Amino acid sequence: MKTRTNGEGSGRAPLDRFLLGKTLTALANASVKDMVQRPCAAPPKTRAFRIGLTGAPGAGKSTLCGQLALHRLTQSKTPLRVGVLAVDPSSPKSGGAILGDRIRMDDLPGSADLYIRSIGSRAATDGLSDNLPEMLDAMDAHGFDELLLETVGVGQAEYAARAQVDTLVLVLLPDSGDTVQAMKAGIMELADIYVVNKADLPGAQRMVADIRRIAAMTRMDENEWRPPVVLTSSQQPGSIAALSQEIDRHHAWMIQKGLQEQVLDGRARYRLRRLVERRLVQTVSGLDQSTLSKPMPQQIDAVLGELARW
Ligand SMILES: Nc1nc2c(ncn2[C@@H]2O[C@H](COP(=O)(O)OP(=O)(O)OP(=O)(O)O)[C@@H](O)[C@H]2O)c(=O)[nH]1
Ligand SMILES: [Mg+2]
Repeated sequence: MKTRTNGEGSGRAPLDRFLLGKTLTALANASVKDMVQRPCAAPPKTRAFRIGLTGAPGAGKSTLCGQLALHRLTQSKTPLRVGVLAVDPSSPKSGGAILGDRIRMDDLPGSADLYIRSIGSRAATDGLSDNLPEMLDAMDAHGFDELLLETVGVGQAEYAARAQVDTLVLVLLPDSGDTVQAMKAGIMELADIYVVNKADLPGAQRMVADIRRIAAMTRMDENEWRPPVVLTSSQQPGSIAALSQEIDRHHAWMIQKGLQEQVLDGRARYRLRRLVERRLVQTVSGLDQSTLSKPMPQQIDAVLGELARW
């Protein structure tokens, strides 16, 4: 994969790929203790607009992510810096190769800045990688305009991804039973945009109609965002453009409603909760029989005492 290091013309420092790569690797390997004890970083000067793509394994998220990143880079009137972070449960060591292979770097204009990285989900139970919030923040510090986050939907992942991004796209497959599953899990309500991908396969149009029908039955306030349903296919460039437009529309709506503060709040809460949860799991796993045989209030006291000792 060719790399480009530039950013000229955008009035910002060139992207330091080496430093960013090193930072992301360190964060991926950092323990709860490392995270708690690391010095508090100054808030980044700029924050990237974050787009999340989530959905079942094999739904075509990586392909879509790559095409979307390319589309947004090439169609932008001003030079953009776009980062793609893919949480890949199957290949923690792929280092971006899998996703990178899908993007033809030669299609990029000279002014484009694209950074792609895959990370493993390791022990994280929510389908995201441990320390993902901090990794995304680290990318903010490198001056990205947009970040695309790919996560495999495993139930919890959608909830976790929701907190990390501004616009969440749920990628569904035609005729897969995904709609029913997603509705059962309450995931449909979490997404800002529904995508029925692989539009070239049979059943796609019917699925779009089904989702639209269900969505139309949902009572919504006039002020609320009504998630659109977009039909996409890697073989139809126009469909990628249509998705990109809906993403822009949602972004504009968020700004108009002044929701950014709320989003940042949610992110801060999620980050804290994840750290405490991880520490809690470690603490409870480390308790011995002498504590576990005590009355419950004493067991809880023991855990809280341990938690307070970072
Ligand atoms: N027919 C068709 N196949 C597609 C389309 N997009 C992707 N695929 C194929 O679907 C398969 C899975 O694509 P990926 O992009 O890896 O899907 P994914 O959701 O990222 O997969 P995981 O990350 O493993 O969950 C690949 O063989 C792609 O070539 C499409 O629009 N139409
Ligand atoms: Mg993928």
